[in-house]
Amino acid sequence: MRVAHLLKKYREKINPPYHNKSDLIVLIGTIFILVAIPLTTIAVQRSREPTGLAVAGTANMYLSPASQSVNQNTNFTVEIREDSGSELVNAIQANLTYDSNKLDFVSVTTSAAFEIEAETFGSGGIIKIARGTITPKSGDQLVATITFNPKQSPGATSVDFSANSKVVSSIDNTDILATTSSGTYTIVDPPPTVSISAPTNNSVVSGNVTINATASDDIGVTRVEFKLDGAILIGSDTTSPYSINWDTTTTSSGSHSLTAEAFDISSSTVFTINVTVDNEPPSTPSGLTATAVSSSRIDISWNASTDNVAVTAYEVYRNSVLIATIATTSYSDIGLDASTSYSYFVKAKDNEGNISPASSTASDTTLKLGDLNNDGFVDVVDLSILLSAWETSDPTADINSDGDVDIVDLSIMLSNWTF
Ligand SMILES: [Ca+2]
Ligand SMILES: [Ca+2]
Ligand SMILES: [Ca+2]
Ligand SMILES: [Ca+2]
Repeated sequence: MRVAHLLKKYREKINPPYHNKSDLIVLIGTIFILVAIPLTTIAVQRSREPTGLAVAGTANMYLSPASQSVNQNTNFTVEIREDSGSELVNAIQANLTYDSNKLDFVSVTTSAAFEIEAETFGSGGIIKIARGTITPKSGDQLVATITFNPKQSPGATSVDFSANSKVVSSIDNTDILATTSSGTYTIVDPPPTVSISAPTNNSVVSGNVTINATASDDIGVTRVEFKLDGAILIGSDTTSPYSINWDTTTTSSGSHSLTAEAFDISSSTVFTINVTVDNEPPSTPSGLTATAVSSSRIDISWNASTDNVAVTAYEVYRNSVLIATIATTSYSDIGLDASTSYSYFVKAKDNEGNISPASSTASDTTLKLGDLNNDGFVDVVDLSILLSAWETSDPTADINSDGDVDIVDLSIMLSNWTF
């Protein structure tokens, strides 16, 4: 009411022009009142507002992932995140410490949520990241992503929040950071890889054998050990190609395991194969017989030998000279001279070349030419036998051993006729 009255008086006074000094005073006073009243109202209203209490929330700052296994010398990343719930924030200060004996700081990558970079520092065990945004954010937000490189120092190490980390409310610029969660990272030294390239798994070996292994590691293979049956050290090699000689004759024949164990500075890896050692020859062939079949052929036969693995062949000797290597237990020796004595023995072999002792010797004498019944005479009895076998392949009547009993055999018989 006072204002309206003054305005009315003002209009009466100044409707124009000013007549005296008192009119100007009224005018100035009126303007002062017009300005002072709203300002006073605003001031009173402001004095009644609760300061600071508009920001009741709290924020959490944490690392993600909170834990993980990481390979030495292989970069890994950790996210710095904050969660302010429903509160709007516009600035983040994340201060971290890490063990510089375990981790190397590599880099920080930006966050879309806090696009303004105020500070980025990482070195010597300390990381300081300060970021802001002109568009305040609530809820869970990525602040920055840190890349570390683990050193060759296996074991667990932590990355911790340190003093003066802050999450700043955009409403009244106060720090609402309440809790922080650190991260724990386990540095792993990847073990070597190893395999045996020779001999092959489940093979049969004998004599001197070369064992070859291939091995590799992220840092380096320090050695490869070769063991028999998981316990007996055969040998060790520190340089690639990893290889040793193994004298199998010092080992019992039969089934064995062979392992190659590759070591790096902190662990090892084993690769195993199975082999059969065979330094055992087959048993001595027994029961050898030699039988003259004709004037040019003697048949021999014997009993089969046995072996710890397998008999693969027999060697046939005539008069101590090797004449055949065969897989069967009988042999026909042809092309011999008539009326001549021959002696035989055989030996058995396995696949590894182990050879049995010689069998006992068996001998016989080829028949006289044309004496088919072996009675010492070439006469009508032999002629009868030959004619009975005419145009057959009967070995006894086939005097020249050409596969046919024919006129040529008859001619030979007549030439040797006993008178
Ligand atoms: Ca390694
Ligand atoms: Ca054998
Ligand atoms: Ca006769
Ligand atoms: Ca003939």
